Amino acid sequence: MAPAVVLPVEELNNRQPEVEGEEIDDEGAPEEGTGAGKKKKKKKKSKKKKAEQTEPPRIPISKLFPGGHYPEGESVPYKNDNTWRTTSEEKRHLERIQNENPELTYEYIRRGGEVHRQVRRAARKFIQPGRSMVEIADYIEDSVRALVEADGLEAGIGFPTGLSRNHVAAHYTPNPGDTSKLENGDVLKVDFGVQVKGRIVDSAFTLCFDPTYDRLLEAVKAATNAGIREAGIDARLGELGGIIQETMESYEVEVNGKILPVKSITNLSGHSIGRYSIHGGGKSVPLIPTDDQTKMEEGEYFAIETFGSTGRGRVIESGEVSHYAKMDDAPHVPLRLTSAKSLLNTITQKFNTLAFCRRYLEHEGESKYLLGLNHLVQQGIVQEYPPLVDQRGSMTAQFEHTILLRPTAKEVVSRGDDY
Ligand code: HZT
Ligand code: MN
Ligand code: MN
Repeated sequence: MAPAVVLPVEELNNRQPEVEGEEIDDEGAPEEGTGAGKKKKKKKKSKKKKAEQTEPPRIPISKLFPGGHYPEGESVPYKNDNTWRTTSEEKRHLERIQNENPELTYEYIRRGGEVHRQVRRAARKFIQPGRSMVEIADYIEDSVRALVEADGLEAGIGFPTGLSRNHVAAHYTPNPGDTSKLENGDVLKVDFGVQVKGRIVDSAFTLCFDPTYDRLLEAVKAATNAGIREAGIDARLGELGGIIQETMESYEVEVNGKILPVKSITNLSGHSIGRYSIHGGGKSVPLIPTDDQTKMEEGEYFAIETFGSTGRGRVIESGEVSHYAKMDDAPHVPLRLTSAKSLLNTITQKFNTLAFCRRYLEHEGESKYLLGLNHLVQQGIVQEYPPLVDQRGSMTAQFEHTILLRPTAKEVVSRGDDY
């Protein structure tokens, strides 16, 4: 598909780069030089040409931010007992020396964050009732690959694009051959990931096309933002759940004249994120209060995600599996089944411990992989992540951001002007 239309990229706290080599004055007619005989081009006061992106998005982020510096996410100062961190000479020094180490720089996660913002901006326009689920997934994934300059395990898709609808809260992505289409009454969770050198941006939003569920979306957006606000170094995970549920459940939705309470989905959670490991670190951020006294720590990455429901507020695993990942601690089992052995080689080479789906196996040239894949699951080498569904007829929504607990501030790396 050839890039056709050009769209301006959002102004994000004036963090837009100037496009290399030109500065265009787009405010009225060009002014003449004031000095007599002077040829010098008038330098317009900070009126810089906006960075551009095509539709569909195909211009690599590295071309839009020459020099390898990517916009910071929203920086939020720490609260309460941690306000000192922002100005602490020690913590500022720590960040400076860390920033000189390419392994500890934040440029990788920020590059992923900018890819996420630009891809979702275009995806929002593309996603309309009548589109097939495969078309939508391909649109997002082809855009991520182009913008991040996908290159094996160095950079690429972070995990399968979640396109869960209605009572399905999470972990549905179309499998090959899926012919289903988005419908007007659907409530769609769009959950996609970008990875750069193993640093994964995990961020999600919800769309609906019938305003009936606008309040549900508002409730969940507010709950996620409450979780982000309360997150920080030394924050206790079990306490965050209380704030999230309280925010979520202060909302109601009116459906066909009936008032329904919005419920926090009690058995879903946010999570810490490790390198090449979507739930690495093993910490969970519950959506209800728990007695978990575990604290968030300096340097950690978290996916703060909340789910609200008009149903029971509990999910079960149900339906055909699409999401998989090789276990972080996969056992070394001798495999007798040839198809499993060769599939495991592909998985290790192409994804290692990053999550993948059946479509990605086909993208890598695999076919007739199901027997081998199921064998790897039986052997405890690969984990399945089945769709997570609430009561039939209910509606669920999700909002999610990736945050980074820097020594001096909390950075919401996926924050945009949309959510
Ligand atoms: C698993 C498989 C994937 C992580 C949350 C999530 C989408 O429910 C600890 C807490 C992608 C992600 C995940 F392919 N899951 N975030 N975005 N799904 S989770 C989880 O398994 S593990 C929550
Ligand atoms: Mn997610
Ligand atoms: Mn997540």
